[in-house]
Parts: sequence; C-alpha cells; structure tokens
Amino acid sequence: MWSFISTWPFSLQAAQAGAAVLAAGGDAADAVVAGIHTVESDPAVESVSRGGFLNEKGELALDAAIMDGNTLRTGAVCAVRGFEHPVDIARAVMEHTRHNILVAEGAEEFARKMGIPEAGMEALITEDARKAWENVTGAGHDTIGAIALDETGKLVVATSTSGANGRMAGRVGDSPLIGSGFYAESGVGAAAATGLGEDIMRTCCSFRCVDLMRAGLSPTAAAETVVRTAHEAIVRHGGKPDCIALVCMNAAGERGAACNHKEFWYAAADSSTAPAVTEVFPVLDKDGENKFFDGVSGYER
Ligand code: SD4
Repeated sequence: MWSFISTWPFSLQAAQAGAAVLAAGGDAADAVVAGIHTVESDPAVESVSRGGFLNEKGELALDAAIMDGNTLRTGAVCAVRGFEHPVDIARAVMEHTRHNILVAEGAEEFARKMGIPEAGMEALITEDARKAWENVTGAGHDTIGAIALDETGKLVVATSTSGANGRMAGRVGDSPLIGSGFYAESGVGAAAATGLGEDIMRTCCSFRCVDLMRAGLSPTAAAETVVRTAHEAIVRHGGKPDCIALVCMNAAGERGAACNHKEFWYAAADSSTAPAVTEVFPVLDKDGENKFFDGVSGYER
C-alpha cells in the first residue's frame, strides 16, 4: 500500500506526480520531491518558488526541507535565492552533509557545488509577484507540504515555500524547521504544517502531531488536537492566533488534516484512490463552537 497527501488545492499536481512515482514502486523521497517540483515550477502558485512572494526588500528568498522517516535524517535550507527547486538543495543537505540546515549564501554555494541548476533570482520573480510586493496587503502564505508512504513502509515529508508576503529580509518560517513545519518517523507517522510560521513554530505543531499518532490517536484526531490546543495555548498566553493548518499520515497510510481557519484543502491519493482535493473545516472547540481564525492573515506593512 502507498499513500500521499499534500497541502492546498494547487498541490493536486503534486499528488498526481507523487502518485505516479509511488504507483510505479518508487521511493517516498522521490515521490515528495517530484510532487513539490511541480508546485515550485508553477508561476501561478504565489507562495512557492517561481512566482512566490517577495520579502520586504523585494527579494525572493526561499525555505525548504525534507525528512527521511527511516533514518530521521533531515535537510533544510533557509532564505536561498536563485534556485527554482530549493527542495533539491534540502535533499542534498540531508544526503551529502553532516548538517541539518544551511542558510542563504552558504546554502547557495553548496547548491552550486552539488551542480543543482541555478535560475537566478530575477528569472523566478513574476510580474504578479512584483506587483503584490509593491502593493503589500499583508495577505497570503501557502506552503506546499507533502508526505509520502511508499510500498516499503518508508515515510518521507518535505516542504517548500517563499514564506509570507511582506516578511522581513532574513525571516525564517516554520517550513524549514524540524518539528515545527515538518516531521516524519517511519513506523509512526509524519506531519506537515502550513499557515503563519510564527504561530506554528511557537507550538511545535508537526512533532506534536506525530507524537500523538505514536500515542495511538488517529491522524485526524492527532491533527485536530494539535491545531485546537495550539490555537488555545496562544490565546491563553495573550496572543492572537493566525492561520494554523496541518496534514498528516500514520504508518498505515491513513491521512488526517485540520485547520483553525476557513478555506483549507489538501490533495491526496493512495493505491486505491485517484488524486483528488478535499476541503477541511475548522476545528471545533469543546463547546462545539467554531474557533476559526477569520481576520486578515499575514503581516501588515
Ligand atoms: C511560513 N508557514 O513561512 C509558512 C508559510 C505558509 O501557508 O505556510 N503558508 O510562515
């Protein structure tokens, strides 16, 4: 049995590409990377690589990560410029260094040494992204996070994002941070987060979700518990939660998702189900009231 899940409707193309790899008996890492490549190259996705949101200096600086659930090895890059596929650099960090995270120039130099194709930053900036930067509204941030379970039982998760529109130069989100934006352990489960990274980081959402599956919760129950308790913790400590959403999968390939806001979808496929997009509804609090985030998401500038 194989299974795949990824964040947001634009990741249907990722689920299709990942499913093709897995259906052919391929490796979970190859599946998540193939899936993420489709979104990184799509200029219509305004929050991932080509066409992605610019930081406040007008630069396209990208974050990406991958984690191999068989080895617990991980690789991530932060604020890399000029590479269309930052997830490839993250994978090279995992497979060819003793480190977990490389940032900015160091990551770019490493990518060149590894022979990873360099497009140049300007080539990846679309006219729409430049316009969005010129008229920053504060809205928008959608990471591609993808999880695959292959026929051998290996779980791999990966993420790729430009981060939120109007972020400070040098800002790093949750997506390249282990335990926050992603986590995978074969035999247990994997999770990936999307939403405003600052809130996801302070509540370590992905590791907590995997640990709840380890404790026996279903993927849906684990994701809902993490999103609800993260939201409530931020409120309890005087904060105002922004968007928090999770997708996850257990060792049996069962999938779950949860969010604290309207308008979240995931794409998924498995050995017996064709790739399709599913809407997720906000978690309910214990009194049965919707606790969704309904303000303007992102940074005001
Ligand atoms: C970040 N979490 O950089 C990422 C952006 C994102 O849905 O997911 N958006 O904060």
